[in-house]
Amino acid sequence: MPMKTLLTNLTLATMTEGGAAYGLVDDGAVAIADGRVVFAGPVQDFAEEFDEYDTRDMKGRLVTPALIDCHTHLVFGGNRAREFEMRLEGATYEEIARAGGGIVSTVSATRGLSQEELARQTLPRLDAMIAEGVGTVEIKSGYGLSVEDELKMLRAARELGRLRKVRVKTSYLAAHAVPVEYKGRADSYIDEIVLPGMEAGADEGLIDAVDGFCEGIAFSPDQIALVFDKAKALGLPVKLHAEQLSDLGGAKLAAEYGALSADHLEYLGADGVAAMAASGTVAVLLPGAFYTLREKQSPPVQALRDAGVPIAIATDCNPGSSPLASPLLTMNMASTLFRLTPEEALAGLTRNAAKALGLGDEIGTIEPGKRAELAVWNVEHPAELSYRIGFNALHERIVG
Ligand code: DI6
Ligand code: FE
Repeated sequence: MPMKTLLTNLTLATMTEGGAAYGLVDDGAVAIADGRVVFAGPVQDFAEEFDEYDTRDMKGRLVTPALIDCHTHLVFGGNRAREFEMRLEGATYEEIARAGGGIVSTVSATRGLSQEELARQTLPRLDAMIAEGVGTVEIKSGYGLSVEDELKMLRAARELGRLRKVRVKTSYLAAHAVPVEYKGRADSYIDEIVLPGMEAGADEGLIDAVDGFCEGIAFSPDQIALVFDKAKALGLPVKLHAEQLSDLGGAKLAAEYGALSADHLEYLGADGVAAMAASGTVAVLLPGAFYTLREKQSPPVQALRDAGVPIAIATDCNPGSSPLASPLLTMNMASTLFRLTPEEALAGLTRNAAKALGLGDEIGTIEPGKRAELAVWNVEHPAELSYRIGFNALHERIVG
């Protein structure tokens, strides 16, 4: 694309805060120079010379920020269709995990693959997201659970960012599960693998944030605190899988460390909401996991709203609890299952997802100064994005 581009004849959903719903502009224009937005608003307000710009007629289409999937476990080996069958035969997610299935079975499959093979097996999932307008995706480790295998996952994630025109943000999630060789010795696993692996990954520039799974079947708040202390010492931001299956106070702990986000949150209590509001921690809701596990308890959406906690949504794409690679279906699920408005759902995959990745100044809305990362849709109104089920209205992505 030329250095200066002007997109005209479009409906614009800037997703900026405070103005019209969705930041909607009916006869809008977006001017882009050197990969950044220099103007976004009503076409008649565009003051510069049109002919300096290569003008593109968008034929009345809707333009939104490119979507941001801020919580995925996209890189993994194998699949867990057999476990899906077991759950349908009556076993619970926790029973399967305690019996050596679950996350640990994906660990064996992931350890068996080379970095190249892992990236290759992940590409179809990444391409499915890109085809729905994703411009940025977060990818966690957490199925390696040895220093070398965790680093291998992170290197594969970085490689994906070179293979496709998409921004990849990595999270180090060695504190995801205790591997079989450390069964019953979670503290030693943290000392001998999680902490040294974090240091090695940080040295290699492989870690954008540090994550953990705080849960009865995973790690206690005290154990997560050790992981977060190390992250802090290395200057890495933190985030946490918290209150997914029970309330252990994980979100409160994460907030105390100034976490970018606390994720899942079905069992979040009032104290956790207050702590998140105070620290500006984003609530990342994951309706795909809620749906897959047939969870009955919804996250406290109204309490989060009332407290002013920014709400993001994400696919949580993973082989066990959320084999979901569709951000559009995620929006529909967030509205239908969690009662998010379509505007909140879109903000959850744009503006607030950017915040959850520490990228709030760079992407997530369409306004001067931000990167030009746009999704162009064959729809008239942005509510259609949440409303349809199993329909991809993307016309194109414009990235950079
Ligand atoms: N919570 C989840 O829902 C995923 N990880 C986590 O901490 C599940 C990962 C898996 O089952 O493979
Ligand atoms: Fe997750």
